[in-house]
Amino acid sequence: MQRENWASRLGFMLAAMGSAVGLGNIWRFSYVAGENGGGAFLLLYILSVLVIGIPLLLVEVSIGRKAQQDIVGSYQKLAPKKPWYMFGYLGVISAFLILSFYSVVAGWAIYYWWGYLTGALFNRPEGGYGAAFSTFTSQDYSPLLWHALFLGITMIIVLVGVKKGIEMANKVLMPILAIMMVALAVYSLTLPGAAEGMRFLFQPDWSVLENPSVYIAALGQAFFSLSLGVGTMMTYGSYLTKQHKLPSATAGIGIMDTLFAVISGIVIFPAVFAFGIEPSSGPPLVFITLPEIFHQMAFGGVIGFVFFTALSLASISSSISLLEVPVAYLMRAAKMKRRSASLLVGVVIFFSGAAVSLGMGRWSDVTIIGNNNIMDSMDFLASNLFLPIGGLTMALFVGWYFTKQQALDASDLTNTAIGPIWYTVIKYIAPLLILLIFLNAIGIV
Ligand code: LEU
Repeated sequence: MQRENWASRLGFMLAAMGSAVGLGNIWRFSYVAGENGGGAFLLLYILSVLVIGIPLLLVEVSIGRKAQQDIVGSYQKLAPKKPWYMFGYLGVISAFLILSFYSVVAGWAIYYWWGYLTGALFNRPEGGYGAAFSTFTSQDYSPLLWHALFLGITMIIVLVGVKKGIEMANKVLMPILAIMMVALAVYSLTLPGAAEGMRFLFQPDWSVLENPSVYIAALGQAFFSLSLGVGTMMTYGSYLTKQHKLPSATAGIGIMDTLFAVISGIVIFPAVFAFGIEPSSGPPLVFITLPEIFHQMAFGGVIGFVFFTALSLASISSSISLLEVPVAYLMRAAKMKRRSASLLVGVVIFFSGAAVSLGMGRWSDVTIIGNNNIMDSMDFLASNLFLPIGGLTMALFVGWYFTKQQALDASDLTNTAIGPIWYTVIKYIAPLLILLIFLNAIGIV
C-alpha cells in the first residue's frame, strides 16, 4: 500500500506545530507552573526545551523520515532483530494514556465553548466559576458526552487521513489562536494583579529548586508540550520525503510552541492574582481563571467564544497526532484499514477516558500513583516517565546505534557548523541530563 505524504514542507510544519500547540501550552503549562512555584520552573522548562527538547525533536522526526514507518516499525526497520522496537511500544502506550485524559480535558474546553456560544457562561454563576467547574466535572454523564464528542471528531479526522483534514485546519487555526493569546495577554497586563502575576512567572524563587520534583515536572512539561517521545513526531516525520530540510523546521516548531506557553502564562497569572485564585489549584486552574477574565472584559462573552473555539480546535490538532500513533502502528502491524484502526482505538480510548472522567467525581477517591487521582496518575506516568524515557531511547538510538555520518545525514546536518554540536548534545548531554533528573527524582543523586 502506498504510504501517505505531506503536500509540502509547510504542510508538515503546520501539522507538527498543530500537534505541539494545544492544551499543553495553555491548560497544562499554567497549572504545572503554578504548582511548581512559577519563575524557577519556567526557567527549567525553557532550558529543557532548548537543551533537550529541540535537539530531540530533530532526532525523532529524522528517525521517522528515514524509516518511513510508525514508531514500532521505525525501530524494527532501522535495527532489525534488535530490541530497540520494544521502546516503540512504550510510545504507543503513552499515546494511549495521554489521549485518555487529553480527550476528557478537551471535552471540558468544548463544553466551555458551548457555554459561550449559548451565553450560559456570560454571567458569573452563583458560587463562582470554580464551584461551577467542579460541579460540572464531577457529574457522571455530562462530561462523558463532551469527551465522546471530542474523541469522535478526532476519530473522523484521523480516519479521513493525515493530509486532508490536518494541513488545512492548521493553516487557519494557528494564527487565530496566536492573535487571541497576544490580545488576552495585553489585556491581562492591565489587571490589578498584573505586577504580582509577572513576578510569580518571571522572578524565580530559587528555593523551589531544592525540590527534585520540580526538575522532572519541567522536563515532563517540555516533552508533553513538544509532543516529544511519544512517536507523534516520528509518525509525522514518516510522511515526509527527503527533499524537505529538517533542522530549521524543528527549531521553529520548538520555539513557537514555547512562546505560546510563555504568553499563556502572561494571560493566566495576572488574572490568578487579580481574582484571588490559588496558583497551585491544579488542573482546573485555567477553567476558573479564564472565565473570570472574560467576565470582566468588555465583549468578554464574544471573546470567550472565540478563545474556546481556538483552544478546542488546537486540541483537536494535537489529539489527531496522538491517535495517529496507534493507528499507524495497527495499519502496518495488523494490516488494518485506516478506518477500522481508528474506530478500534477510539472506542478503547473512550472507555479509559471514561474512567478518567469518573475519577473527577464518583471515583475521586481512587488514587493510583501516590495521592494522585486517575487523571493525574496517567499524566504523571506518561508525561514525566514514559515520554522522557521514549526521548532518551531516541537519543541513544541515533547517538549510539547510528554512525555519526548516518546521524548527521538523517537530520540534514552533514557539513554544517551546528552538526557536531547537535551530535554531542544528543549523544552525551541530553541523555545524561535526563538520567540525572531521573536519579535525582528517586533520590539517588
Ligand atoms: N503537545 C500537545 C499539547 O501541548 C500534547 C501532545 C501530547 C500531543 O497539547
